[in-house]
Amino acid sequence: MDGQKRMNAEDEYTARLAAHRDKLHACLYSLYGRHADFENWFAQLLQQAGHRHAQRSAALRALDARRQATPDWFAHERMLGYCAYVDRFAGDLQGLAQRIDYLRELGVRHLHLLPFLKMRAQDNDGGFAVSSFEAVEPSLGSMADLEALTAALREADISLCADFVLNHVADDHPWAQAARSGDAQHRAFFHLFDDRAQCTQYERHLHQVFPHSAPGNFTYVEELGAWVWTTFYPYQWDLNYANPQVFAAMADALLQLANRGIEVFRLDSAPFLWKRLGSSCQNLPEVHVLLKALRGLIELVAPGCLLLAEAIVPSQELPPYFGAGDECHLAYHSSLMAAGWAALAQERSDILREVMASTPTLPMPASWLCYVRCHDDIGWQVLANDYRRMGSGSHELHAVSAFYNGRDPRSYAQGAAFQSDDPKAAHGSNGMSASLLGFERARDAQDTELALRRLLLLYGLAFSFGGLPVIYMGDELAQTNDRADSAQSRAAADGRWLQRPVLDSTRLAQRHDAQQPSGRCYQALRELIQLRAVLPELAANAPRQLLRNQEPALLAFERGASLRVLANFSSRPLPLPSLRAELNMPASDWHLLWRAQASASDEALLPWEMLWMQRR
Ligand code: OTU
Repeated sequence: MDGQKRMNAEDEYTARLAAHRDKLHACLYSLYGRHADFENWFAQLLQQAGHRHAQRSAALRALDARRQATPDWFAHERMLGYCAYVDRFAGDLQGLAQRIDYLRELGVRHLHLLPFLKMRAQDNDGGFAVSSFEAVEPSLGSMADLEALTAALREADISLCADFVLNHVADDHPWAQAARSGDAQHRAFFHLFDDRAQCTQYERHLHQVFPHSAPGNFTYVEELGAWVWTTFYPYQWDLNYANPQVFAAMADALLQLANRGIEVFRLDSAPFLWKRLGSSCQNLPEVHVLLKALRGLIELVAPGCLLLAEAIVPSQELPPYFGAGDECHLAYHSSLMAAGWAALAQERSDILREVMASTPTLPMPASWLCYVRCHDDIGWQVLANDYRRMGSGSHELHAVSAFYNGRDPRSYAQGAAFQSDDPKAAHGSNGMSASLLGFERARDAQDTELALRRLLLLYGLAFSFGGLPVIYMGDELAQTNDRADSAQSRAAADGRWLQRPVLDSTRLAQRHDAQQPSGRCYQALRELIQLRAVLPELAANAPRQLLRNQEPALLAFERGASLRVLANFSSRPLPLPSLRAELNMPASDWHLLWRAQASASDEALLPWEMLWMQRR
């Protein structure tokens, strides 16, 4: 029986190799073909992949087969994501297993756990400075805990998504340590420059991601006797993908994690993987060759897995990340996310209309990741082109940024400005959704009610746009900014810690209590999630069409042939009967499925209210 099984696995691999080998070869040849030993290197890469395939468990191979039989499994209307830090959500990986019931209750099918692999001691950018791809961060558990967790999640029909931080490693990763000790092979894993002048040449065209907390893109390291490329923090050393050994090592790290049961890989900072003098060193064509090669290896070894591009660029620039269906399966729609917040601040929907109208169509069954908040700041620059096309300037971005920075007493938003690269550019914004939406500044029950409507408006958009919507931990309970002392000091160094609180256990316990704001929020969101799950019109790939209308505050769009979303982004009530007349939606044809304020009258679309209507 075992022999039989092994035979089948081998046949399976041989068949996949026949299907994918040539393309993989072509991709990698285009990057590394000039190396004299390329063919040898490629043969070894395939051998390594074959080895990982042979190690893949029967359970995961069965999962691969199921996914391959339904390639659009992640694009249906029941798909819902949740994103959390392991420690802040559940203490550790074992604690996380205890939270599965909660995730099920909420309807979650995809769980993104922020970095949990062994991280740099001391500062580590929230785990984005990885010290080992082969070990779990000891304070969070062990590899055995991870495998137990992925098995339990699979059982519960939840896919685990993990960050694959492939642009850089921590300066205490074994590769970095070997490089420090003078090992030539490992020095070649990084971009090292003896001469500062070389860095200066690159710098002419580079941006800075953290200009205040981590200025510059290069760090001098005494033991290296050289400058090392560090796009992010000085302790995050960019990997040199021009070196085929780096690709092989990282690909193997990915496949090993896939064999632990991780199903979705969030490809962190994907745009930065390739460098070329005279360019911004972002989104270069070689990045896509690398990602296609990773996808090819996934198809060989773990075809049930998904790749998610973390490229915070305008949506029109994202199609290359999907390729012709041969690259990433998912990408963050950060333009949509930012436009939702911008429309709210401006009480106008034109920016959202612009972003929606210019959202590219994706190759099937690829899908957008739709979100409202995440662990990073909201970057407004992704909207710069959209505003330009609308004929307006950067003052719009500045106004939006100022609305959320917490300094304007007339704004309901309690956020904070984040560092920005260009002194003239609008700052990003930090803060939890609930704080940005007015829960924190609410003086009475009516204010809280309005904050809830705004939260349902933005989440309602993520749920209905067409994609995989992801809830950021705490948003479902209207949890506000982290005000703990420990957070204050962390946030002083890096403002993003404002939106990384520990899950509030009181709010969690009160989630079924409609008298509490957290309970109201939780119940309202859950109701919407449950409704969405039975509406095939809301599947990621069902058609989407903007509905023209004259009301500047209104966003109206149709999904499928029978569902319409109407949303008021302003603080004014809008006359519903005339809007319906303009959109040609008589009561005889369209009935109300859901509205944020269930008891409201038919006469008005209330301030910040969303409603979902269905054709009879
Ligand atoms: C990503 O970020 C992560 O989401 C951040 O948490 C990490 O700090 C960073 O990578 C380094 O690992 O590069 O392409 O506003 O949006 O740094 C997007 C800044 C990234 C983040 C940006 C982002």
